[in-house]
Amino acid sequence: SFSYSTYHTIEEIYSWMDSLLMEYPKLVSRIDIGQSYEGRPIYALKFSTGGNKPAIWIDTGIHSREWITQATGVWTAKKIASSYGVDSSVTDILDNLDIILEIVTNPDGYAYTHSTDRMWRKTRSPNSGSTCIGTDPNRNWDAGFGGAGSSSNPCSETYRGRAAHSEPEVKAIVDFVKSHGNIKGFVSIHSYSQMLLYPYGYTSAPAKDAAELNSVSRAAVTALTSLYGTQYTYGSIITTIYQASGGTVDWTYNQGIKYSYTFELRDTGRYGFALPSNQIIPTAQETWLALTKLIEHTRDNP
Ligand code: 0X9
Ligand code: ZN
Repeated sequence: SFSYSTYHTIEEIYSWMDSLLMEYPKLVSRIDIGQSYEGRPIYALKFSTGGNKPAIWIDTGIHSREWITQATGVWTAKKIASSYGVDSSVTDILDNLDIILEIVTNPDGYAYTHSTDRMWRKTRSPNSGSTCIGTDPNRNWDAGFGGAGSSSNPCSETYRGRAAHSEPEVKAIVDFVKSHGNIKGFVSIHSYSQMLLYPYGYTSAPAKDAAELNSVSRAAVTALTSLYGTQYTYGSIITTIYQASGGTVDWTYNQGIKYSYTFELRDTGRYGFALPSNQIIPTAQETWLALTKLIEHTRDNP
């Protein structure tokens, strides 16, 4: 049977998804939100008890080499599905909110990390006038697009792309968020650095809600640390990690999704992106404690 403590290929994750849908047909559905540059389907899992509820969005794996994030997404999906009606915290969340979880957010990049280059970060779309491949999907959003903390060089790991939302993997989320219209929280999960971040990344002007985002982040990090003692820092993107323009959560925040956050999961550099698989379950467990705090605050502040 499926192992939650090892890393999986995209084919394995997509077939595990089919099993999850069959096991929890009343709670879990799959939304086809688009297609990658190379033609792979892009799926989001929707956890819903019905009705038209506001939603929380979670994505993992927008940077393909950050394998702990997709693995955390897989564990989190099973946790949510198996806890409804069993665990009062998850039950109360899903009685009030839908959760939408995109696990393999950069499918072409993820396939490439298995086939060819474990350290591939970007998408796999070609760039005209260059032999270098790919755009950084966390510099491709229409929020300070083209500014400092992104590159115009297609060979750079932070290449922003020829235009905002040029990448089909980004455009799929943009279209979904706009057409949904009732997303109240948005959490984009990366690795590594052990940080919980909120807007902005493209400007040093504080977000209007910075004080609230900071205090919710503090509570979330305290919960995370309580499990295994893992230390996290938190704050705005630009003051805590570095300036980055065209980032996901800056765009979602400017769309009016107040509770927009980015995680950088384990570790702080000992293993980096190649985090050993025996850390998958503890990482997912501690992250879930923080996610629960963020989701509950979103639920309680409509
Ligand atoms: O540089 C990045 O894109 C992120 N770090 S990573 O090592 N995962 O690549 C940090 C970016 C901060 N987040 C946003 N600007 N949204
Ligand atoms: Zn990343």
